[in-house]
Amino acid sequence: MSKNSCILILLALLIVITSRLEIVGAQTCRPSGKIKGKKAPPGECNQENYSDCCKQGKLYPTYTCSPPVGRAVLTLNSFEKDGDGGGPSECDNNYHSDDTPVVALSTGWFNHEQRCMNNITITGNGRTVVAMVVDECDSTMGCDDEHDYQPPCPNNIVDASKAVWKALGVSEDNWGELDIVWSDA
Ligand SMILES: *[C@@H]1O[C@H](CO)[C@@H](O)[C@H](O)[C@H]1NC(C)=O
Ligand SMILES: CC(=O)N[C@H]1CO[C@H](CO)[C@@H](O)[C@@H]1O
Repeated sequence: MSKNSCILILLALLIVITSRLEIVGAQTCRPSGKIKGKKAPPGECNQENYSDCCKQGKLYPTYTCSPPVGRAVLTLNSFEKDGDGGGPSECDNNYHSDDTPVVALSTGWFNHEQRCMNNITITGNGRTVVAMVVDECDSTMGCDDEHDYQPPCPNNIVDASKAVWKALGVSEDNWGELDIVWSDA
């Protein structure tokens, strides 16, 4: 092989490798910043049903992106007035009964309200349920009054009403966190 064709082959290889790295890079969702935890004032931060409160001084990463749609962590949320979800749902400015299958999605998946009132299919615990997207699980902010002094949402969360947990057949003492797979319905 001539020296020139050797160099050409090496160059071609280099291009293939770097373009692959770019694809991997585009699919990786990195933090956009961090928030320093503030302690909730007395009476704030409803710790009902496994909700977390910000810890003073702890750094929480924030995200504007989410991983590709698919694998996620299911968490429990209340969408009722005075529940642990804070204010009314972002999509329709209403509260929702926790007996209806509704969810909030991490900011990247919520995608500027693009999925509002759309249904998604959630599979976990060997069962499948369809639920409606009504709210955002804010990955960009937290540890303030608006977010009930809870940390910013991780970027891979489907935050669901108890109706979703029931439909998946998860016994109540195992509610909290569950690995699931979801897709647009
Ligand atoms: C989502 O599902 C609900 C309940 O089955 C249904 O009433 C609603 O029309 C569906 N929404 C969309 C956008 O398909
Ligand atoms: C959303 C949700 O599941 N809320 C529950 C939290 O826990 C209390 C007490 O166990 C229940 O009454 C709520 O329904």
